[in-house]
Amino acid sequence: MTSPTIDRSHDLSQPLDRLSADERMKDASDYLRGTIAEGLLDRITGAVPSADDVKLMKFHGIYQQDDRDVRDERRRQKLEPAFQFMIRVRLPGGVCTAAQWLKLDELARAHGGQTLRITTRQTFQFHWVLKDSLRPIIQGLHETLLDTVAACGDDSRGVMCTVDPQSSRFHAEVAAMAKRVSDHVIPRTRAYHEIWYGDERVASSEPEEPFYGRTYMPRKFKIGFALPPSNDMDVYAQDLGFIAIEGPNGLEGFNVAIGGGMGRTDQAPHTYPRLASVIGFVPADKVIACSDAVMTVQRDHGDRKDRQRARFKYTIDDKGLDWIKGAIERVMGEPFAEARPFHFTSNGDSFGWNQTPDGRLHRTVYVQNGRLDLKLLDAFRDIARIHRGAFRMTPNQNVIIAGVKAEERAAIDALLEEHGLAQESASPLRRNAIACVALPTCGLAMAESERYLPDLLDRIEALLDRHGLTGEPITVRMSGCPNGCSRPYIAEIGFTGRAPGKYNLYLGGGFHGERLNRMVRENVGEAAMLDVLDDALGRYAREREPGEHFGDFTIRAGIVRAVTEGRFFND
Ligand code: SRM
Ligand code: SF4
Repeated sequence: MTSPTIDRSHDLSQPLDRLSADERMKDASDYLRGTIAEGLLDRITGAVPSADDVKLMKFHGIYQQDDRDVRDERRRQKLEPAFQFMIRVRLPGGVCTAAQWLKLDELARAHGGQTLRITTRQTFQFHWVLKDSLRPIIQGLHETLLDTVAACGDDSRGVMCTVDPQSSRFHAEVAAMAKRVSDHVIPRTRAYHEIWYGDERVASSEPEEPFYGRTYMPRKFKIGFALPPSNDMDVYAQDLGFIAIEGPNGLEGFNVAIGGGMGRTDQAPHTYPRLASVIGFVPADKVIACSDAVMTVQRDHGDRKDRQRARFKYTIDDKGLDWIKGAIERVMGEPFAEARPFHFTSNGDSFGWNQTPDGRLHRTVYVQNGRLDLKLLDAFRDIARIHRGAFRMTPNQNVIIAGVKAEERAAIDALLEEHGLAQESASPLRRNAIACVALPTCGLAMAESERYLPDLLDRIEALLDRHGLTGEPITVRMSGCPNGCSRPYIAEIGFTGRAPGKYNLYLGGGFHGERLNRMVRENVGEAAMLDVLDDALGRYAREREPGEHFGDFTIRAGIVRAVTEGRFFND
C-alpha cells in the first residue's frame, strides 16, 4: 500500500512489552524474514524448527501441518509427526488463466499429493507438500505470475469478488477493482522474493513497509466485492465489504460494509460471529482511499494485547460503530454518502451454461467441497489445454469455465462428457453446500468436515424426499471447529465440530447470507441432529408459506429466535 506513507515501526500506541507475544515476534522478524531461509536447510526434521518462523511463514501463504490420521501411530513409534505444508495461492476474485491452471495442476501432481483444494475464498491450496518442495512450488507459480504473498497472516488476505456469470461489463469493472485493491494492499517487504526466489537483499532508504510497519495488522483482514443480486461471496462475513451499485452508465460506486467475521470459540462468550454493518456509499474512484482508511483505523485501534479479540468486528463493538465510522471518515478526508438501495437474492452458484450480454458462455462445474481429486484434475487439465478464456473459482468451491466463445462450446461439452461431468447429478442442496477442510490436515479441527458432509447430505436428502421437499434449495455448511471457515453461521443449516462425531447444530440463517443463525443443539451426534432436522423439515413441508425459505420459516415458526441481540444460543 502506498498511503498513508508512515513507517509505524515506533508508532504503536503502547510499548511492545505490553502487547501479545505475536506482536513482539512480528516486530523482531525483520519484515517477515525471521530465520525461515535457515530453517528450510535443516535436514534433521521435516518441520521448520523455529516456532516463530512457523508463524511468519503464514504471511508467505504457508502453513506447517502434520497428517493427523497417523499422528498417534507415529507417536507410538516415537517418530516425529508426519510434517507437511499447506500452501495457499493469492488469487484476487478467484480468476486464473488456462496457463495458470495447467501450472497449478503440474505442481499439484509433482509435489502436492495429486490434489488441489478450492477454498471458500476462491483460491487454491496445495496440501501434503514436503519442506523440500516449498521452493519448487513457489518458483513454479512465479513462472505464471502467481504467488502466495499474504494469503495468510496478519495482513489483508485474498480479495474476493462475485463470479456472477449473469453479467459481463459490470462484472469486469468490479473484478478489475478487486484486483486493484488486492495489488494495493499487498505487503511490500522483499522478504518473499529473497527467501523463495533467491533474490539478493538490496539496501534502501525507503521504508520497507510504508503502510503495515513492523507489526502489520493486529489480525487477519478480509476484503470482498459483491455484485447484487448475487451475494455468493458473503459480503456480510468480510471485515470490509464493497457492494457494487450500478447506475444507468455502469458502475457508480459501492456501499461499504464493515466488521463482518465468523470465528468464535466454544465456551468463550466474548467471541462471536458478527454480520458486517453497512455504513455508507463511496464513488468508484474512492475505493482505494476507503480501503486505506478502514485498514488504518483497524491497524491503529485493533486489540494488539488479546489475539482472540483482535479482529475488526471487536474493535467496532468496543469503540462503537459511529466512532469507527467517524474515524474512517477523518482518515479518508470526507464523509460517506448515504448507502444506496440494493437487493440480494441468493448466495449460491448458478449451474449449467449461462450466456452474458457480450455473447460469451460460462459453464459452472460442481466440485464436491472444492476437492479436486485426480479424476477432476484430469478433466480440468484436458479442458485447460483447449480453453481460451479464464477459470473462476466460486466462493461455494465450484469452478466456472468462463468466457467460452459459442464456437468453442462443443469441444468443452465433449470433454465434460468424456470425463463424466456433462450431467450435473448433484442436488440443489449439495451444489451449494460448503465444508471446510478439517481433518486430516487442519491442526485446529475437532471433528470431520470435508470427509463427512457428503454422507450426512445423503441422509438429509432422504429426509427432504420423505417430506416431499426434493430439490428444495437450502444452504448447508459444515466446519470442523467453531472458527467457521465454511461461514456456517450464516447458513440455513450450520454444523460446527466439537469432538469426533459431535457437532453444534445451528438453524435460521438467511438464504442469501443476511442473517446469523442460532444454535439449537450443542455437542450432539448424527442421530440427534437428524432428529431435529426431521422435525423442522416436516413442519416446513406442511406449514410454509409460498416462496418462504427454510431459514425464514424456522424463525417464523418459533423453532429458533431471530438474532436481534449479541447472544445466539437458543435458550
Ligand atoms: Fe480459515 C484458520 C482453512 C476460510 C476463519 N483456516 C484456518 C487454518 C489455516 C487452520 C490454522 O490456523 O491452523 C485452516 C487450514 C486448514 C487446511 O488444512 O487447509 C483454515 N479457512 C480455511 C479454508 C481453506 C477453508 C476451506 O475449506 O476452504 C479457507 C481458506 C480461505 C482462503 O482462501 O483464504 C478458510 N477461514 C475462512 C473463512 C471464510 C471466509 O473468510 O470467507 C473464515 C471465517 C471468516 C472470518 O475470518 O471470520 C475463516 N480460519 C478462520 C479462523 C477464525 C478467525 C477468527 O477471527 O476467529 C481461523 C483460526 C485463526 O485464525 O486463529 C482459521
Ligand atoms: Fe480447520 Fe476449523 Fe477452519 Fe475447518 S473451520 S478448516 S476445522 S480451522
